[in-house]
This record gives sequence, structure tokens and C-alpha cells, in this order.
Amino acid sequence: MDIYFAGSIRGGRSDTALYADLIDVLENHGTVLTEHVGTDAVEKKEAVAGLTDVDIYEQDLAWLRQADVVVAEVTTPSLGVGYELGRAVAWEKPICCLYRPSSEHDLSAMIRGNDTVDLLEYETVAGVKADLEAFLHRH
Ligand code: 6IA
Repeated sequence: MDIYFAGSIRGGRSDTALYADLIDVLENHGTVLTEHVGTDAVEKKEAVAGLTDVDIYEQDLAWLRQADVVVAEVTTPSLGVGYELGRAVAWEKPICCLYRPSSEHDLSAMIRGNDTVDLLEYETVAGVKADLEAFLHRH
């Protein structure tokens, strides 16, 4: 199973360690196409590799098209994640969004209001692991 994991990059990197832990869970169930989202200093590494924004956009869209499922951590609001989710909805990909209600950010109505998106509200990776795995097993 090819899994597209989406999480904030330029929207803010305060949840990077959490993304890495979620990616570890997902990797037990398939191939995570977007491991870099949980990597520290992703922006610096990609700048060093000479990747332009056009390269990143085209590669990410190709991976999103290829993915069997999309999992997004949406607590830190991100334009890029919102864009990816809109494209994934249009392509009728199974989508699971993970959101931490204790955060200072209220979840967008564009996510909460879409009943084709599975929304898991959680506080810890250990606490959401079983529900996340159940989502993966359904698809
Ligand atoms: O708007 P954001 O940057 O927060 O968007 C984050 C989302 O867009 C993630 O789910 C990624 O899939 C995608 N994305 C945004 N930026 C990148 C990126 N590097 N590399 C890979 N995926 C990205 C940007 C750094 C640049 C200085 C080379």
C-alpha cells in the first residue's frame, strides 16, 4: 500500500517529531511516499539538493496521484496540506485526517465539514494508533 503522509512544512514545523512518530506507525503497513515531512531541516536538505518549488510541487502531485490512501496531520494549519487534501478529495482517495483538539488552532470547516474525510481527534500517537490502523485496514 502506498501512503501519502501530509503535514505542515512552511505552515510551521512545531509538530515535526510527532509527524515522524506517525510515519513510523504508517511504515508498518505500507510505503510512506513522503517521509521527508517528518524529517528535521527538510527545507535545508532540499535546498542543498537543488530542488526548486516547481520540482517539489510536481513530485508531490505525482506521489499523491499514486497513493492508495492519504493521511494528514492537520493540527498545524498549512496551505500546502489543505491544497493536497482538496486534490485528494477530487481524486476520490481515502483520506484520514488527524487533529489534536487541545491545540490553539481550531480545525477548518473545510476539513471538519467534509463527511467523506475520516477525522480522528487524538492527543497521543499511542492513543490514535489502533484507529489509524483500522483506517488503513479498511482500504
Ligand atoms: O504549505 P506547506 O509548506 O506547510 O505544505 C506542506 C505540504 O506540502 C506537505 O504535506 C508536503 O507534502 C508538501 N510540501 C511543501 N513543501 C515541501 C517540500 N519542501 N518538500 C516536500 N514536500 C513539500 C519545501 C522546501 C524548499 C525550501 C525546498
